[in-house]
Amino acid sequence: MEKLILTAAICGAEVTKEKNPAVPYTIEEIAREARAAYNAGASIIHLHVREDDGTPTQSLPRFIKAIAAIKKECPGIIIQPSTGGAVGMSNAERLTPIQLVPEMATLDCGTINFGGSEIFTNSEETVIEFAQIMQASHVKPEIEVFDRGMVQLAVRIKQMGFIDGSLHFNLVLGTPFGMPASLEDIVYLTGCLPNGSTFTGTGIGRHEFSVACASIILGGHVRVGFEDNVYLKKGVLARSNGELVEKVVRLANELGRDIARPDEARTILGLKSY
Ligand code: KMH
Ligand code: ZN
Repeated sequence: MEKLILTAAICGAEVTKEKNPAVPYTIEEIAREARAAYNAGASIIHLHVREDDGTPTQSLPRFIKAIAAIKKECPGIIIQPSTGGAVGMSNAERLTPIQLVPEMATLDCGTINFGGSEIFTNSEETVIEFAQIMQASHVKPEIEVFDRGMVQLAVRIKQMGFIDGSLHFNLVLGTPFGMPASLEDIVYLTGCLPNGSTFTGTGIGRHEFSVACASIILGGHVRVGFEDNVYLKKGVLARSNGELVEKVVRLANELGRDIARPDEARTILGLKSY
């Protein structure tokens, strides 16, 4: 089987130090967490940035500083900024990091309820606009899927000609009102992906490691990190993103998947020619 690409979503936009004191806000903390994840085996950092007090931001200077700090600590790593940002941000804010022409960025392919009054809004028009802007800059989209219908929108945008190359999905499973994270759901959803696609599995909260195992077995890739889960196991907070990545490396070893380093990840994802 293909080598396993590990993505670390080290920071997120919404998770706070009250949930886990190791959640990074400052540039130094972000660099520290990226290094821990990289040393443990992560090839991709999925990046949100925060103000020093934890407020989510899509500020260009903040991304510039965070990316420079991560590159210094993690030679060769792939940095994948978020264009999801935080709930309620404008499209213009969310798109800021594309100005830096990263190798990859997220492309959220639909609207989802996050609970209470929180709605993460991505109309068809918005997704098309984001895809076109990424295409113009040769930024490979990682297609974020929170539910089955979002695969359909990605396929439609590909058919419209706004995504180049093969599709790479991140299947985010176990959000309160999105696709559940049962094995049946994972198998069903991966079966819905177009031939030739690659995928990463992300399990939210207590689903992080069961989704990781399923992705490893199904030939997919894995994302872990504080954005999605702050626990190493039930009742035990992870001391760093590195501990979460290390756990997936142990599972992958047991299940017979070797870990991809960044250049191997670039080849698997077709980033070199993108
Ligand atoms: N923070 C969420 C509203 C992404 O990074 O593209 C969106 C999110 C997805 O995290
Ligand atoms: Zn994110």
